[in-house]
Amino acid sequence: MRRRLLAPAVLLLATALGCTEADPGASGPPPALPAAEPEVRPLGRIVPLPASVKPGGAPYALTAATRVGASGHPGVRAVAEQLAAHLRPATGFRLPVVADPAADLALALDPAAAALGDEGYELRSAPGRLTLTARTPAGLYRGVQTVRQQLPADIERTTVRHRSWKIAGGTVRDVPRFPYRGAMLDVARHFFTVDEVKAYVDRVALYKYNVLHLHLSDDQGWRIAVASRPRLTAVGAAAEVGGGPGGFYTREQYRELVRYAAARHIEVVPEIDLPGHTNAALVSYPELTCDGKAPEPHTGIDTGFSSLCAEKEETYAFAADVLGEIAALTPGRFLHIGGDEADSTAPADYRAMTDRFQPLVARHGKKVMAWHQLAVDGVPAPGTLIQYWGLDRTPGAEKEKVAEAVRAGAGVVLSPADRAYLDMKYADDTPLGLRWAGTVSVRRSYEWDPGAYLPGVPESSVAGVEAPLWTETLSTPEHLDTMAFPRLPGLAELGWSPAGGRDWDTYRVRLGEQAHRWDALGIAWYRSPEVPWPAGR
Ligand code: IFG
Repeated sequence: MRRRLLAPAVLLLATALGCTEADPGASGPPPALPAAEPEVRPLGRIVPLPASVKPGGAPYALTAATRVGASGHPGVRAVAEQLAAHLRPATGFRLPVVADPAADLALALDPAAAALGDEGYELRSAPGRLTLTARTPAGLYRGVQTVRQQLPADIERTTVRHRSWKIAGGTVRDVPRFPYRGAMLDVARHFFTVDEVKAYVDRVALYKYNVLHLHLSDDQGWRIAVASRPRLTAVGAAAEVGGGPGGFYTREQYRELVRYAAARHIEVVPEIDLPGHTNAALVSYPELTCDGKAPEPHTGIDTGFSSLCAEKEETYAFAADVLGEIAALTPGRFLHIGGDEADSTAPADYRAMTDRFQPLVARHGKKVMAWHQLAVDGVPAPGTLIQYWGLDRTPGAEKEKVAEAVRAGAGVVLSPADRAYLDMKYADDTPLGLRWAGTVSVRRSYEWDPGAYLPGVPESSVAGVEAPLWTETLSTPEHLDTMAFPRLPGLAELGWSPAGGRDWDTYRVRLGEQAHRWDALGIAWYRSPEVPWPAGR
């Protein structure tokens, strides 16, 4: 297809303004962005795209005299302290947090602002005064991420930069489209330490995610201590894919992760995958197998070979112990019981076990979350969140079972593997990742609509989206960065931003500009040829 070529300078300018003439289907890499960020980022040119942006007036500037105002509810002060902590290192400013609502950088709650909901906020920026208003502390915290992204990427650095710190003038009024915006990390295939998980939490918080789903058990490893079942970690945590040392979180370490996420208004959803993906549990407690023989530890990556035993009462005592303890450690609403790839479990046994596992979750005041096989081969309890991980090519009958569960009262979280699985290779030449769902380019990961994705599932039944990061091939934080960036921000936008008013061609410019921030944060991002990156990166 012939590309309409504009003079390079015009094209560069046009691209910088996000209105590139380049043919969207063009095969070659898009023209580079300017090497440097604008001194004042245009209001709203961030990720995720805010719901409403009214630019106008001169910018607000952070200065050495800036004071951060935190008025009202104690939760406001915590967010103000987090904001100040983000801004102090690179500016070198003292940025005291004060109770004075007239402070130039003022955070405040407005309990009457019902339209802002649980996570909405309003940011007003003008010379000498920037106010951030929300109905809840979580809304203020989401607004803080917008303040960060409206400031130059240098703000993320840990050493002082002598420069201006301006935020464009105008008003941003922002609310999320979906209430559930999750990032899943598989710590079972390869174990990641508390600090490494915290670093991932920091990354997803910048893009307004509000759920961290931890995949805590699988064939290769059991990653969370269960006091009543000590062998799960004494024995079941000692392996991982490739034969590494594995590892696990003590109860206290898991509490620390929950606390760290909660401080960022992120809810932890722990997953104990049942009845399949249980080899590590069976190695630890052989009485859980039907034949009483302990299987070998598994350090490969094949799936579907393990199963709990439906006719043994030990199975249900085990599930009760595990789910009871993890529920007690988890303030969040959900316990994820997996349910996927139970290929070695007879359908009747799958139904029998999942029928008895679900009440164990409800008994502790939690709601069930499960992969969509629970809707296909089991019967989801009322109020269950079904996590769909199928593909475009998944048979309609399987998708229809999800729609049936929705009609019976289930909610849906969308994680289509050929769109949202961050462990899928970007392209054939991507060294890391898998490709069983096909390659998932940055564009393919962005160009779909969760509100109109599953036939028979209306937007009102879609709780949101989740970006799973499976770690069969990923063993370091840099590996996680490379597969998550640049696709993770796009999935955040699908979960947060209004359906209309955005498209790949304008999004990819906003995405390319994020590279300044990723460099400042030390993120090992993948330089996808689909995205216009700043010149010289
Ligand atoms: N499918 C398995 C995961 C993981 C994944 C890797 C689900 C729900 C393939 N189950 O995704 O355990 O192996 O892409």
